[in-house]
Amino acid sequence: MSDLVSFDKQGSVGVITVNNPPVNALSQAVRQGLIDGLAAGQADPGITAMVIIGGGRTFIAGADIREFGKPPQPPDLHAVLEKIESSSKPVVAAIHGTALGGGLEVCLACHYRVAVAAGQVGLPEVKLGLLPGAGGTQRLPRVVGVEVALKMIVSGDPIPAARAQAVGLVDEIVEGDLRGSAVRFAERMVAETKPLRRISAMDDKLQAARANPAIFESFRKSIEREARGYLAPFKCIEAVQAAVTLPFAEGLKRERQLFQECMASPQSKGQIHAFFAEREATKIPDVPPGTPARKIERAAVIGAGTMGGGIAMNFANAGIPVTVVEMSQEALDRGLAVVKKNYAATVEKGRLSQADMATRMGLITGSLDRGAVREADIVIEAVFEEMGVKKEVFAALDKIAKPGAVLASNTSTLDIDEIASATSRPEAVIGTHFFSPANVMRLLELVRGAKTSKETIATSAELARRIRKVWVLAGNCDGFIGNRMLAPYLREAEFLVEEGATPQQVDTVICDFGFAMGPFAMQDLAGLDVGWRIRKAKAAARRKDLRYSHVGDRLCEQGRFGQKTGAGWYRYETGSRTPKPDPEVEALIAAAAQEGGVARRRVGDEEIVTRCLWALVNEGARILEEGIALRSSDIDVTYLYGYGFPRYRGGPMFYADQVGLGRVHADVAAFHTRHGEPWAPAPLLERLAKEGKGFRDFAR
Ligand code: 3H9
Repeated sequence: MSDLVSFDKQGSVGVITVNNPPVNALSQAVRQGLIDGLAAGQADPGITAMVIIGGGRTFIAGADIREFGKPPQPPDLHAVLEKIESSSKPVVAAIHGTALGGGLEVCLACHYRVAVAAGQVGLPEVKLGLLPGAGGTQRLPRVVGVEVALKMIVSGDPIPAARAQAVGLVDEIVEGDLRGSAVRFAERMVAETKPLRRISAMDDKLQAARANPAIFESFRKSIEREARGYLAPFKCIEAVQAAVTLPFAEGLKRERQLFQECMASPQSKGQIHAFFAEREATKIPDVPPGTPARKIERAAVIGAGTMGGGIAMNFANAGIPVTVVEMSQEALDRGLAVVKKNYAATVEKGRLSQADMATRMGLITGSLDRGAVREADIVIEAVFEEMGVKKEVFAALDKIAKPGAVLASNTSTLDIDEIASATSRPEAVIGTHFFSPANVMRLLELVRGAKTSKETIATSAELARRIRKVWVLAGNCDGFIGNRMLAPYLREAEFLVEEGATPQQVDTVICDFGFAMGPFAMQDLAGLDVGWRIRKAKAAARRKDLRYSHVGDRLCEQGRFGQKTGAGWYRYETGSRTPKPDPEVEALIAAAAQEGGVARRRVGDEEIVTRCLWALVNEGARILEEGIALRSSDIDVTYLYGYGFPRYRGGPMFYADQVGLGRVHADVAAFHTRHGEPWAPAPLLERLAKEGKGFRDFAR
């Protein structure tokens, strides 16, 4: 037996236990161990049935993703599943934790499945740009029917054990000791001489789809919008369709082909990179696991505006009582009413019960007294984005907050050290940059000031985990990681329209690249006035010898602040969020170009992609070299979760690595020659390109 899989006997049942922490992934040694365990069970005449169970906190969570891309090592998973299903003695899967991907495929090859109530099962391969490649697309529809299988496989979302039982995927939910219950279940199957249920031989659940093949086309249509640009969801549908149209063995072959196609595509590489990048981001070299962290039992938020309200909802959703402090009763009432309205909308959609809404609202208390923050373990300031206002708030918090409390600023650009200087405890100050809407967006940028303590970082990281955010740690600079990179990206987008592109052309090209939104529609959604205010504040410091586009300022001077005023880069009909091209904007752009002496020309789509993307990447390279981001994959995580960058491209830095830094650098150097100083290649980009390396190779 391999070290990772053990075999022992409980009465007449052989128990095969996978012990490959943390998630019992199906590495080569595990696959071999399963084959050996099955062989041991088959060979022993005293054994009448077998149970496969996971040691530790979970059943098998899938293939070992770290093996992907390396030369395959036998035995492959198909061989293991073949051995399980063809066993002459019943094999029972005993599920706890998460049986995912290849893990669920192991369960589907077993003759029976039992699970604890808290167990979950799913086929999340699509999230890695893949499809279940070990029979999942062929066996699942045979046991739960095509409709349920399509939903599970194409969404990749796991379902709880009770639902799995309801759809026929789990035979029994057990209480208490899983191993003992699974063994008794197996003994019962033997005692009652139940037939071996081989899913590959089942057919009745496929009949409905055979009679109605249109189901596949309508399913394809139903995901078109959400899955725009992605390859794997459509391949998943094709594979399930093969289960209906082909005999089992042929269907398996088709599944394998489609799996290989997905595996060979750049998309799965991007999505697998995103999976690991998200986990890597939580590893801070000088703040290792075990760093003392303060337990957050109470929180406070200063400011009940859009951000403050959204942040308070995060706490309430995680069961943490939170006090929201405002200056006037009117502002407080307005803020809390918005929170209530947001929850009510979720109840309306059936995603929250009325009782849960009441519990969450009950955890949010409003106050006009700053003294109410006294009990809080963390205070998040979410007031107006202006240094003077923020410093006044922090000076006050310093006097009121209890010793050891974390004092966080929800700023998107301001200097955390300057904010911290308003207090006598800069070690307790950290930036928590939430993205709008804060109750929906997954990203949280934690900003480390020069004096921020390790405990403050560990506490904030633990909080981020509790409120289910994906977080990255950024250094302190203007705009941190995300917004600092956004500035040159938006600059180029504006220059491109001055040079002859239209906002809709730029937005279309960027959307076709895979972004959730183009730069102009995004600005209209966020509101143009905030950027305008910041630009005005910095106007005196702006270098007059560098090109500057006045279009954004002109729009604001006309009161066009975006969707909220019915006009911005586009116009919006009353009550509509659909951007409509506006001839007035075209005229304004043409006038600004003339005034700035910019010759207008036809701008090609390819130029739009490279200028916008490489503007992000060139700034990303500086951010990386300066240590503002710990690793290039942290920049990717920031853009995937905060700025709608297409996941199947892995993030801007990963994408640049895939294209090759030699080519990126050549483009940037050419833009430098043509457009001047803002395009000076980042020294790190230049160096890595020369060395034939990628951002992934850069280590501090
Ligand atoms: C597949 O099965 C293909 C087959 O259909 C066909 C094959 C032919 N492999 O997330 P966590 C690591 S595709 C290797 O922080 P949690 C993870 O990187 C696979 N490593 O814990 C992390 O490492 P580190 C289908 C893996 O409790 C550590 O385990 N399956 C794998 O929050 C802890 O992970 C999936 O897509 C893996 N499969 O969540 C499941 N999984 O400590 C992917 C995890 O060094 N996994 N690691 O940072 C998950 O969704 C979550 O990890 C899980 C646990 C829910 C299981």
